[in-house]
Amino acid sequence: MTVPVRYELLHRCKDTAARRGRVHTPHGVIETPVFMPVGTQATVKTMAPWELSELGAKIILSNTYHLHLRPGEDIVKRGGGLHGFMNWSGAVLTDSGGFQVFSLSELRKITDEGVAFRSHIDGSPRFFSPESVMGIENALGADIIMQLDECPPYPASREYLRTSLDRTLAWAKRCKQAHARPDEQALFGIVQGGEHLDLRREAAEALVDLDLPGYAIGGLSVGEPKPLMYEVLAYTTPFLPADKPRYLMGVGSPDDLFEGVERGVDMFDCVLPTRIARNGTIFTSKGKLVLKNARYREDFSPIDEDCDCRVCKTFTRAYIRHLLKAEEVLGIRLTSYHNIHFLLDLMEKMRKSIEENRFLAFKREFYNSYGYTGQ
Ligand code: PRF
Ligand code: ZN
Repeated sequence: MTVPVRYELLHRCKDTAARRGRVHTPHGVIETPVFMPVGTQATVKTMAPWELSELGAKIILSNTYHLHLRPGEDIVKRGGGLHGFMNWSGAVLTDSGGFQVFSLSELRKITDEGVAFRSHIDGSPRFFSPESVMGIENALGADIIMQLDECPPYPASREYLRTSLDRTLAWAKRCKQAHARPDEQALFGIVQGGEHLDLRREAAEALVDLDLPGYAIGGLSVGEPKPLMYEVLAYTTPFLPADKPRYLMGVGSPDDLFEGVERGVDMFDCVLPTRIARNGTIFTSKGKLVLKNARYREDFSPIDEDCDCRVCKTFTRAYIRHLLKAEEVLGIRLTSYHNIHFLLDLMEKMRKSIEENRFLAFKREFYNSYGYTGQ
């Protein structure tokens, strides 16, 4: 059997668990560590695919839950799968929908069989099982597909986390069995277990036994204190195989990207850059900036002096502030473009710093400039 996704390790950081590598996929090579912009509904909000390419994005994320409800996986499949339907030639990863069921839908009920819920769009009753989710993800056609899992809330009792983990591990097995296109799409397992290190270890070991092409760490950044997330991460990654990619789900603030990379994570995704862009907040080398603030009304400098993206080379803070205040759609397009550029560029700099054995020095320098007091 051919393996659709393969991890190539290029260089290890000498001071930390950070690693520089490559993920080979049927739709191109991804240099890691990587940030994946989120395109929940087969679009990275406000961004045309050629703009993502221009920014150097090689992989984006999409979502089983949303695309199943609308337009439906059959439509996407007939449109050429996600790649053809949205005309994106890079790689795609689909999340399995379990997480979104819990954050968006009402009246959900989880059993060993799967999760019953109501659509957040029309209230219609639905059911996701590991088998049905694999059917949907096979039809959507992403390069990397995620198992159905349960992401428990924080805090949750140990008893609940125990039961939930057993279910997530059983679902991983069922997903592997039901996966109809293992030569074309790589199924990733998801390590859960909350803050309990013994559960995390057990989860990692059980998933590694399934010999999947990659592993994600889920159930973090769900409201727990950051030091706890970093502790769980540092503990968990050593139980994952060095020759497979590791993906930390739903994490993407600049500090979490550094701390994740430092603990051996290769892939990240987060709605943060595009979400804050739509309320006018941008990342800059000196920290976040809220463009609607009155102080920028007559500020004719670029939004980030240290940024070389097209937006920063072309427009002023005062102009973009005006667009945002007037609710002109160009405003949120420009802030989204810049924020995605900021994180993609940050990851490129991190990759270079790992190669050049100066990852920690680069982290310190970034934290000082950005205003993180950091560890
Ligand atoms: N599971 C899945 N998707 C996710 C998460 C998870 O635990 C998270 C948690 N940060 C974000 N997205 N399937
Ligand atoms: Zn910029």
